[in-house]
Amino acid sequence: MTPEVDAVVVGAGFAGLYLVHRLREHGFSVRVFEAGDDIGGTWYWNRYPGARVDIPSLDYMFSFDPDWQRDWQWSEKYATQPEILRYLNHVADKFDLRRDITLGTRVTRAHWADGGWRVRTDCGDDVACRFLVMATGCLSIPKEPDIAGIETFRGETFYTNRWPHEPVNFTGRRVGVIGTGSSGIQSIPLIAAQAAHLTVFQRTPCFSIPAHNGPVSEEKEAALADEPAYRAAARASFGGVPQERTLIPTFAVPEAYRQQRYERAWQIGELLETLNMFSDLMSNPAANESFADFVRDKIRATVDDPHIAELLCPTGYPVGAKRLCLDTDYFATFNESHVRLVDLRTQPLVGVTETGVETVGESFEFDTLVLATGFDAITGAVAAVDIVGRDGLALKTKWAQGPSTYLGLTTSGFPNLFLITGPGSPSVLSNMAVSIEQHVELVADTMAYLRAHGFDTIEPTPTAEAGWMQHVADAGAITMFPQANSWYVGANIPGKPRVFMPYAAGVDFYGAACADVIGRNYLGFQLTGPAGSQCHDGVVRRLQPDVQMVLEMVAALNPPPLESLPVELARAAMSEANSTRPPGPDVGEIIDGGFPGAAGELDYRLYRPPTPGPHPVVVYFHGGGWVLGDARSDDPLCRDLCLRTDALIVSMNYRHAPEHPFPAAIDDGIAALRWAADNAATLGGLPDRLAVAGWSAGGNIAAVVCQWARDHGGPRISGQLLLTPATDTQPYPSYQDNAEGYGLTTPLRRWFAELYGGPADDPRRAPLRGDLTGLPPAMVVTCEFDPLRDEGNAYAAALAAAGVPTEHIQARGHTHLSTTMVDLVVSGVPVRDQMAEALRRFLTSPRA
Ligand code: N01
Repeated sequence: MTPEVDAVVVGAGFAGLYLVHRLREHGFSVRVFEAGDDIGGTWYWNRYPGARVDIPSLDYMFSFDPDWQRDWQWSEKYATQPEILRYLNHVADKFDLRRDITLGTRVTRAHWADGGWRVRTDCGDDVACRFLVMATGCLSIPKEPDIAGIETFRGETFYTNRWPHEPVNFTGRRVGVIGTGSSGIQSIPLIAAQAAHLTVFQRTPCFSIPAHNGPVSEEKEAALADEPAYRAAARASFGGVPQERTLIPTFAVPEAYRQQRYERAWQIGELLETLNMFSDLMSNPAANESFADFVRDKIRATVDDPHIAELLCPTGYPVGAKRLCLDTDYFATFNESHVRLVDLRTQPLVGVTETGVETVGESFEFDTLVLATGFDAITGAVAAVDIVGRDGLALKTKWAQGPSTYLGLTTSGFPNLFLITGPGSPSVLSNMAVSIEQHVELVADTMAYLRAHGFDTIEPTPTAEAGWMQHVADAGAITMFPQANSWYVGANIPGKPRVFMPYAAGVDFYGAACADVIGRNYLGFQLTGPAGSQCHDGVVRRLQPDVQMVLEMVAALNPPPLESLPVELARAAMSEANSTRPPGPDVGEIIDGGFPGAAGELDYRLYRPPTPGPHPVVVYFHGGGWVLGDARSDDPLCRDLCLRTDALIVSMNYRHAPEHPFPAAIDDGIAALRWAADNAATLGGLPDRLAVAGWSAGGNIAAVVCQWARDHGGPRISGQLLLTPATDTQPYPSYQDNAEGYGLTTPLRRWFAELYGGPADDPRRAPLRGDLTGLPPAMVVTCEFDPLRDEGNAYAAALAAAGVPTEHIQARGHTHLSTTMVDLVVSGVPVRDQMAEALRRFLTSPRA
C-alpha cells in the first residue's frame, strides 16, 4: 500500500488539534476527519446552559505554546463552554491547523491491509495511511436513550450533549430534566432561573461540591510565574495539576483537624484537591464515609426541606466513585418554590408520553424535556468505527469482554493504531489536557523513532498488553473508584461489560511507565520494517502499584544499606523508619509485660480485640533477621491481625544476634510458647486455642517451635502462620532474581544470616531440613519479589508433601516487607485478610 498521508486522525477536539501541530512539526503529513461541523470536540457539542470545565482553566489548556499569555486570558477560574471553544478556535487559527481538518465528516471504517490503514468516511473519502490515531475523546458518544416513549413527546426535547447552537429560552415553560450527573447539576440552576416550573427526575443523587467560580486568583497567576516549572510539575503530579500526593491517612489526624481539612477543600472547590485531602480517601471505606458524611451534612444545611435534603444526599456508593461534580447553587435550587425533585428510586420512571413524563403513580406535563443522561464513555467512540486489524480481527470483537490495551494507547492485533487517552490510561481520572498532550507527544515521538530506525509498523505484544491490563486492574482494585455503578465501569450502558477502564495510579506513575517502556527500547512492542524487526518483550510494571510507590519513595530518600552500618545504627535506623509509618488501627487494649525467656526476662506486647473475651491466642514472632526489632516493632501488623482475627496477639521478644547468636532466638521462642500456653487464661485467652505466627526471621522461629512442640509433647498448637519465612540456608534462584531493589536485599539477608550463624543443616536453623510430618496446619505466604520467595515456596511444598494441611499464598507483585505495611500498601489487605481467615480457622477448633 502506498499511503497518501502518514496519519489519519479521527476527531478535532483538544487531541486532534494538538496532533496536527505536533505531527507537522515532525514532518509528517496528517489528515483529520471531524464529525462536527466545526472543531472543538466535547466543547463543540456540549453547549447546554452552565457547561463549564471542572479543572481550573489555567490547567486545562495547551502547554506547548510558551507564548500564549500574549494573546489569551481566561476570564474565570472555570471557563464556560463558549470561552473554551473560542480558545480552541484561537489555537487552531494561530497555528493554522484547519487546513488539514475536514469537518462534517464521520469516519465509519478503518481496515488494516498491506501494511497500512484504509480509512473510509460517510462522505465517501477513502484514504490510505500508515498510522491511524483515534482522538475521539472519552465522552463523545451519547448514551442511547433508554426511556420508553421518548420519541413520542410533542414538546421540545434537548440533549445536553447535543445542544442546539442557538440559545434555548425556557422562560414561562414547564421543564422536566432527567439526569443528575455533572451535566444535569450544571444546567439545572440555570434552567430553573428561567423556567416557570422545573421538575428534576433523579435516579441516583450525586456528590457535588461548590465550584466557587470567579476571576482567576492572584495565587494561581503567581503560581504560573515560572510556567515551564509549573507545567512540568503538572506532568509529575498524580492528577495533572501541580500538587503533591498527601501521605496522611484520614484517621491519623484529630477529628477537629479532619473537619477543618474537609471545610478547606469545600471552600477551595477543586476536584483533585478534594480527592487528595487524605491519602486513603479513595481506598479506606471508613475514610471515604467520613468525607461523604461531611458532604451530606452540607446538603442538609443548604436544603430547607429536610425530606428533599435526604433525597438529594447520595448514599450507597463511595464519594468519588461516580465522578465528583462541581456546582454553582445546585442544592439551593431545590429551595425555590417552582422547582420540584422527583425521586425515581421510590417513584420509578414509566416513560415519556406525548405530553410529559409518566412515573409510577403520577403523570407530569411539560413543554420542554432536557435529557442529561450521559455517554457511552471511554470506549464508545472507538467502538463506533468499524475497525478491523491484522488477520481480519475486529476491535469490537476483541473488546467484547472489555477493552484491552497496552498503556491505554495501543492494542495488539492492530498495528499502527493509537488511541489518545484510551482505556488503561489515566484519561478521565486526570486533567485531560495534560494527559492528551503527553499521549500526543508519545505518538509523534514514536512515529519519528520508527522512521529514524527504518521501521514501518509498531504493535504491542500480547505479553506486554496482558501485563499492563493486570497492572491497570491492580491499580483500580486498591481504590474504591470501581465500586459505583458509574460510566467509569460502563454500568450506565445496558449490556456493556463491567470493567473499570481508567488507570488509577496517576499521571506521574503512568508517565514513568511510558518512560520506562521507551527507555527499554520500546519494551513490549514489536517493531517491523524492511530493515528487520525489533522486539524487547516483557511487562513494564509487575509490582503492585502501591508497593512500587513505596519503593520509589524510599529510594528517593537514598538510605544507606543497613548492612553497611554498625548493628546499633542499623537498629536505630529501623526504629526511626518505623516511627514514621502509619500506626495501624486501634485495638481494644495493648498491654506491655514481661516473661521469662530462656536466659532471662524478655518483654512482650499483647494486643486485645475490642470484643468481649476470652479470646483465642496467637503467639507472634517479629521480623528483623534475628538482629533487628522487638516485641513492638511489628505494631501495625499486630494491630491489624488482632482486629481481623479477633484473637489476642502476643508479640514475644527474643534475644538478637550478634550479641546472642543461634540458637538463642529459638530457645527464647520455645520459652515464649510455653509461657504463653501456661498463662493463656491469665492473659484473657482461651488456653486450648493457641496458634503461632511469625514474619521473616519470626516465621523461622514459628516454624521451628512447631517442630519442637510436636517432639516434646506440647504445647499443642492449632496452626502456624508463616509470613515470608526464612526456612533454609541454601541459595535459591530468588536470591538472584530479587537481589536488589525490593526492600530486603540479598546482601542484607546474607548479613543477617552471618550475624546469626548456626549449622546449615540443623532444623532449628533451617526448618526445611527437619521432619515435617505431624505438624499443625499451616498457612505459608510468599511474595513474588522477595529473596526468600523460593525457600518459602519450598517449605510450603514440603509441608504439603509431608501431609500437613497447608495453604500457600503466593502474593503477586509483593515484596518481603510490603504485605505488612498496614495503611500504606492497600494491595496487602487481601493477603492479610486471608492470613486472618486462616488463623480464625485454626483457632475455631479446640486443640485435639
Ligand atoms: O452523565 P452522567 P453527564 N432514567 O452519566 C441519569 C463529564 N462532564 O453527562 O446515575 C433515569 O454522569 C443517570 O442516573 P444514574 C464528567 O466527566 C463534565 O452528567 O444512572 N435517569 C445520571 O444521573 C461527567 O462525569 C462536565 O442512576 C437516567 C445521569 O442521567 C461526564 O461528563 C460537565 C437514565 C447521567 O449522568 C458525564 O456527565 C458535564 C434513565 N433511563 C459532563 N439514564 C464538567 O464539569 C441515565 N440517567 C467539565
